Amino acid sequence: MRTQVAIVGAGPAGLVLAHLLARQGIESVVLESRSRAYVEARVRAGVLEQGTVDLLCSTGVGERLMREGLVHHGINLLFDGAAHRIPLTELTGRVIMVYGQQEVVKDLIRARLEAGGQIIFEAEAVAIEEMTSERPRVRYRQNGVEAVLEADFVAGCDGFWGVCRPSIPVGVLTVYDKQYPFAWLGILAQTPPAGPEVMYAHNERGFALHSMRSPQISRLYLQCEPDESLDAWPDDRIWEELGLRLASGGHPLTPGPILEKGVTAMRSYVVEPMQHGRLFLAGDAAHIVPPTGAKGMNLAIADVKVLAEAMIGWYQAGRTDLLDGYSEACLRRVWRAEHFSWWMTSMLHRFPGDDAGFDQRIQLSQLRYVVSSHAAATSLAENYVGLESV
Ligand code: RFL
Ligand code: PHB
Repeated sequence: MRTQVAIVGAGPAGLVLAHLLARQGIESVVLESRSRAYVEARVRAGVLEQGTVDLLCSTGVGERLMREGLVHHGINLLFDGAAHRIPLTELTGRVIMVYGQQEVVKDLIRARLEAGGQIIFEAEAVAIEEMTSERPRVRYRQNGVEAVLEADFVAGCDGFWGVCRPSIPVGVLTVYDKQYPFAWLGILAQTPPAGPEVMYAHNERGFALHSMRSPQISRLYLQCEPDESLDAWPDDRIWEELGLRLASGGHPLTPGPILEKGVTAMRSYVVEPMQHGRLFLAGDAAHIVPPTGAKGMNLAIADVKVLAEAMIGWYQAGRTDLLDGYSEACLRRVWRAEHFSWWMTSMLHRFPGDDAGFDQRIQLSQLRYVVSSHAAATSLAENYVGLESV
């Protein structure tokens, strides 16, 4: 089989790339190891920057997002026994939208399939070959049978655990990796959100976050051990702990049925460059941020916007400069998001070993400064809603 662009992975990065290319008449095939039902049900991110919303809307996949997404104008930082609001819109003129990643994925899959696009589910890429030639190809397995997809370019949009990044020969990539000594236990619950906006809580017992998906569905997280077992967390214990850590929000939680539970490791990770020959990495395949800054999905979509423009330049005008500059163009935004996510993580979590409370005092000083200085609040806000240029 042959196509113009072989895309590995039907997450936000792969699907948005296929969509943007198709709008310019460039053909692609998306290979996805999981089933359609699985990727459409995978609960993950929920905060979309305005730039992400604008891109989806201006390319015709924002209709349900506009109808069902929740527009937010602020976030709240909980510490010193009270909620402190960061008025994002007042400070930046921009908004964020709360809309589940799996809803973005559903909208994109439907749009691609309705337009006659090809997404092959349950097709696992096993190797990327000849990436430095003009005929790179993806070897994949479907129903136990191996097949080959040949293309002009391969887009590695297969997430952190995918096959594209490890296919690049040793020595080409420089890896920057930082792991944190804690994880997040996340739940999706059938209960109305306790407050109208996202709440980030700094607490002696550990960090907690209250978000939402709809007026009936809440999304909550609490800091836990990196190797935490879900068996240690029956529903009652989760609600009790969330209640204690989020108490200063002033909105008591109403426990409801827990629809989904999971533990997420916390990591900062970047590879440079994000390309080798005709293989281009995008999204989590190239970089990971801890979720405290709500940046991962937005960054994945920002990458493929740059990549789509570079490929369009090549197909329509024979340009190679945009492709050559892909990695550099993306990495400026990537490192800004890396810093912001690391900073939010460092300011809000309880670090093991901080028995004397030095780290906590440093964090509280930073939090008080952020909510009392217009300049500091604006800095947080402009990073949170997403910088237009970096
Ligand atoms: P994805 O979404 O992981 O998609 C990769 C796809 O590739 C498939 N795949 C393969 N397919 C074929 N062959 C192979 N060999 C393959 N190997 C893998 C996978 O099945 C999958 O479908 O990567 P992508 O597109 O780069 O998107 C990245 C985002 O998913 C990720 O950054 C965000 O979810 C991160 N994130 C958040 N981002 C935000 O912008 N805002 C948030 O509020 C936010 N909150 C979060 C988050 C991530 C979280 N977790 C679970 C890590 C909250 C959490 C808890
Ligand atoms: C979410 O709604 O899932 C969410 C919100 C904010 C974050 C991370 C995740 O920082």
